[in-house]
Amino acid sequence: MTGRFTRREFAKTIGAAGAVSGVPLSLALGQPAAPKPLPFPANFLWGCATSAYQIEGAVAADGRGPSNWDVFSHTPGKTHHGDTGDVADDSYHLYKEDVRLLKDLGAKVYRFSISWSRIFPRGRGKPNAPGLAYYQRLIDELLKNGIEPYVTLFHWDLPQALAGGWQSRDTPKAFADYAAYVAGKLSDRAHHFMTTNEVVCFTDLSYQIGQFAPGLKLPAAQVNQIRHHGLLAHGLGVQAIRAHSASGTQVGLAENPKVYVPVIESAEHIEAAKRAYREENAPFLTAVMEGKYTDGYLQREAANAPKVEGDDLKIIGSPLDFVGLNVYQPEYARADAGASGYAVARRPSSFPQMASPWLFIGPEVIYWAIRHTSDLWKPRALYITENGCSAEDFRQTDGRVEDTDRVMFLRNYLTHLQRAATEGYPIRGYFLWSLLDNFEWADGYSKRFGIHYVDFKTRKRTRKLSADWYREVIRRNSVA
Ligand code: PNW
Repeated sequence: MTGRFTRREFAKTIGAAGAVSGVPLSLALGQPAAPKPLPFPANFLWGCATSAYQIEGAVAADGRGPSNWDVFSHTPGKTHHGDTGDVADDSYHLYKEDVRLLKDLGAKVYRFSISWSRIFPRGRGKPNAPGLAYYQRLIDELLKNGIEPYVTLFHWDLPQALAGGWQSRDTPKAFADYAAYVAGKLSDRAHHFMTTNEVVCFTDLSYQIGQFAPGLKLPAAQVNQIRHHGLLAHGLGVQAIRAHSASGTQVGLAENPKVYVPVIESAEHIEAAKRAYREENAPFLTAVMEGKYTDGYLQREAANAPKVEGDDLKIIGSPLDFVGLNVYQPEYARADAGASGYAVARRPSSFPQMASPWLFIGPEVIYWAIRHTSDLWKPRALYITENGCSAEDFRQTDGRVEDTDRVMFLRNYLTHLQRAATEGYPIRGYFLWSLLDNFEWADGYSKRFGIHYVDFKTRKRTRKLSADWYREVIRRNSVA
């Protein structure tokens, strides 16, 4: 990679500027130490992320058709307290207020998703103009405020009318038609599109574990086929966007690979962690980046491996302009003498976590996500398309929400993001999940991820401490 400092060169530069024989200059001069800045590259893009079903509400407005998540959330027992996205943050009506929150943060970019069933209420066929008009209004409002839109086309809310959902090979084709239409209509004002969000979540968690819509528990062969359809939707989507958008449109996706941190930062464990990253994500990001399924995956799945037709893998491997990584919790790997070369460490029950039981705290995971992805596949550009955490936020009597734990979480993760940027990896921006507390899928409104507190009775938004803190990060372009 060009323009990348070796670690020794970097240490030399920092050392020469800031220290006299190991003693920081300020201390040597008897002055109080200034806060040590951790600067980001000029033009680094700071922003926030959300998704349609989690914030919009207005599920019956302007001709929107029902999605799988409307049906699932209204099925008794599927979500916490039977919560639904019927109203959520009502961002469909309050979007100007939400753009104002972004503006107040100094955000330069905003990642949101489009509700497919607002555009095609039955998944395909005749487009619904008022649905599209909402996103045109939203994008115009963002641009008016100097905020660049990053559009996700599929963040899990699938039109209910598409028979069989992701079990059907027709769904990727319908997705491509939808992607072509939206890119054709919006690429005059939006220049970045992501096809799918987190394939593992709308395949495995939805059709194998049953935790997400449609809540099925299917056997491995069917699940592998569903994964394949998810990837195919992405690949066909890339081709459709390229064919129908204005020139200069940038295309990528947002994936949440399992990220392996080397147990010790030494050559053998780093190599093992990189191998684990490639192999453990074989049905997802690895297939997208390599246009093939690894031998390991095909051997492990044997008769249950997906049925691949014609050019499927070439389509899945369509070259991308950028890769988006959603990064939350770490996994750990070490070198091992076995055939794979790695072993995954079991997590002790004392491992610290945030308010969601799966959200283990490991700030270095953000660095390794970027480094492994870059070292393995040399993408042109990378974004952290999601990072953030749930916390047990409460409003004090004076109305303040002092989410010091979320600030702690973010400060530590951003420190490791800064390391990746400083070492020259092509990381262009960061989207904090999330702008607002919202409908956290099966957890309903019981888990808050926002840097703005939402009162779900009044829809009133209140800044949390983390929003003030993030504004300062953006202002300084440095970890605060
Ligand atoms: C992401 N896990 O989902 C999604 O893209 C968001 O819609 C969601 O609100 C956010 O992260 C917080 O959950 C995930 O179990 C869901 O590891 C589950 C997991 C990871 C990400």
